[in-house]
This record gives sequence, structure tokens and C-alpha cells, in this order.
Amino acid sequence: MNPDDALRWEGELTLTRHDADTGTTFVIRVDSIRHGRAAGGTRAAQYASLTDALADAARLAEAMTLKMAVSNLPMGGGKSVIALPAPRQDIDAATWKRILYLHAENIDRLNGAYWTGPDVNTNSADMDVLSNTTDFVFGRSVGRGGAGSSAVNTAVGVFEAMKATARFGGMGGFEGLTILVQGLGAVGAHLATMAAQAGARLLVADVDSERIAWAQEFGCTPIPPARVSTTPCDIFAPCAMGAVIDRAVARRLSASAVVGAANNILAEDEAGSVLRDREILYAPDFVTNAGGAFHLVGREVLGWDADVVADNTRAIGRTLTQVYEISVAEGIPTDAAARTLARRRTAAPTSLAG
Ligand code: NAD
Ligand code: PPY
Repeated sequence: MNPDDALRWEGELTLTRHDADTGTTFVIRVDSIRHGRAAGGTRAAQYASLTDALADAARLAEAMTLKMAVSNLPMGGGKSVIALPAPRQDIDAATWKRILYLHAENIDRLNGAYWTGPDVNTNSADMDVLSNTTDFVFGRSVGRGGAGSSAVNTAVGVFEAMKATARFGGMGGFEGLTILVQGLGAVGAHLATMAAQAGARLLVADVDSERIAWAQEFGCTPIPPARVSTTPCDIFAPCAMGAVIDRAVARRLSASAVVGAANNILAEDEAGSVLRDREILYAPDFVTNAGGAFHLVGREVLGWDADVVADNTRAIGRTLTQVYEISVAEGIPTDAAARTLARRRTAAPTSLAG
């Protein structure tokens, strides 16, 4: 990671704190509050350096700004990164509780400029713990008055994006399509189930053998995680971590389209250009994975019921089709086209379904 990438950031606010007792470093980055209070989840992971944690938080926060804008949601973008001293599964319950307490204290100090929610390695139970100390939390469990997990709705939105991509790319329906899902976690497992039920052939990769065993039970074919970028398929669906497609991967990818849930799928802008040159349709992640934001912000801020959340989540397919059309009309990669659409939508009056 180039250290300048972390410093050359044009966002609004950064909070950092180190706790020597637990060996944990906390980062909150608010990218933009131009269109509302910033929101975005809390990611807990190990980072090689503070620079890496800052850079990851910056990229994730910017993706939240774009997600809110392109989805017509009246919020800005932010994200938290908790840089752990050990893998999450090796951190004992008391230490994790202390880490969450400190994180909640940090969020509270921002006085509502930033609202958190679940992300990789945090869940609704963790949001319940944070909410003991701060009010600025999305995605508490339903029993505690929150909207609960956003994963199912995220998967529904990604599935809508796949259908729109198959239509736009002339692939037809799902019958006979081969879909490769990387990561069978909370989102990927639902996505694989929906795609299989729609008649697709599923290839799956996960580093967790239990997830693979589960998928094999309903007829999915496992492939080694290291082979995801070279295994031929119609749609590649990254649903594990970000930065999976750099220029080299984009040059060797053997898929007709990339449609996934992971935030920041492209490791670098140039990868989007390579995909375009190779006529591989890339569905920008901040468009496809907005189902989680529709669920959390829709339920907890806008007072939507399940039907309105579903209407807006279905609209992800139409938004993505507009992105593809802009990309063709203006001769630009789809990622740039989605940024253009986000800018247009924040300049125009909001029009949410329902
Ligand atoms: P998760 O932690 O439940 O699942 C991730 C899965 O990926 C796990 O099964 C893990 O074993 C697997 N995995 C990790 N490294 C892998 C590798 N190298 N190869 C293959 N598999 C690997 O996470 P999730 O909630 O399902 O989210 C998945 C992605 O979608 C994340 O990047 C997240 O930021 C993004 N996302 C999630 C939501 C949501 O509502 N949950 C919303 C927007 C974006
Ligand atoms: C994401 O969609 O990437 C998130 O971080 C989830 C989220 C969405 C909206 C508010 C808070 C968290």
C-alpha cells in the first residue's frame, strides 16, 4: 500500500485511537455529510499498519457515499475499521466486549455525524452491545428495536443486479447459466440459494470447509479458492472480501460478467477499464449491494415497511441497467458510469419507490 493513498484523501473527518490494553487501533472515517448524516458499518480485521487501516476505511467510506447517492438515500458515507491484534475468532469475549465499548465511546464523541452498522466480523448482537453506550447504531437485533441483519436483503439486491446483467448482456434467463460465488457467508449463501432455485448451475469457493459442505448438499460444485479467477463461468460473484480484481486478474478472468456483494471489488480503477476492453460487464458494487442500506436506513430512518424495502431493492436492477446504458453511451467503464449517475441523482430531487 502506498502511504500517500491514505493521506491523499478528500473526506470530511478522521478519528483514530489506540488502546494499549487490548492492542487495538480504532479508525472512523466520515467521507461526506453533504447529503445527510454519514452511515456505514464497522469492520473488524487485522491490518499490517495504521496506513492500511486508514486507506481501507477511506475507500469503504467513499463507497458508502456513492451507495447512498446512487440509491437516493438521504445519508452521507462513513465507515469504521477496528484493527485487531489477532484474528477475530482468537479474541476472547471479555476483550471483545471492551473493544466494542471503546468503539461505541468513539462513535458517541462524533455526536451523530456518523452512524454505524454491521459489516465484516460484526453482527446485530454486537450492534446491541454498542447501543448500550451510544444511540448512533443501525442494525440492532429486532428484539432490541432494530432492523436486524441486512444480509438477506443485500443478497436479494445482488440477485436483482444479476438478472439485470443477464438481460443487458444477452445471456437470457438463469436456466443454463453458470454462476461462481466466492464466499458463502451471510450474503453469499442466500445468493447461491436464490440463483440455484432460478435454475443456474452453481460453482462455489470458500476457505471454510463447513460452508462448502453445506453448499454441496444442495448440488453446488466446489472449486479451490485460488482458482476463482481462472474458472470459466457466466457470472463471477465476489461475496467475500474486496480488492479481488486488479489489472492482472481482469486480464485473465474467464467470465462474461462480475456481479457481487463485496465492497470495493476492484483493487484499482484501471481494472475496470480492462474489464470494459474485454467486454466483461462489471456491476459496480456500490450499486449492487445497496439492499443492506435499503433495509437499515429504510426501516430505521425512513419508516419503510417490508414492501417498500422490497420495491426499492428491486429497483437496483433498473439503476444498474441505467449504469450500463451510460457506460455504452459515454464510452466509459461502468464504475465511472455509476459515479456519474450518483452525481446526477444527488443533483436532482429524490425519487424513492414508495
Ligand atoms: P461473511 O463474513 O458472513 O461471509 C464472508 C464469507 O467469505 C465467509 O464464509 C468466509 O469464510 C468467506 N471467505 C473469506 N475469505 C475467502 C476467500 N479468500 N475465498 C473464498 N471465501 C472466503 O460476510 P457477508 O456479510 O456475507 O458479506 C460479504 C461481503 O459483502 C463483504 O465484503 C461485505 O462487506 C459485503 N456487504 C455485505 C452486506 C451485508 O448486508 N451483510 C452489505 C453490503 C456489503
Ligand atoms: C454497507 O452497506 O456496506 C454497510 O456498511 C451497511 C450499512 C448500511 C447503511 C447504514 C449502516 C451500515
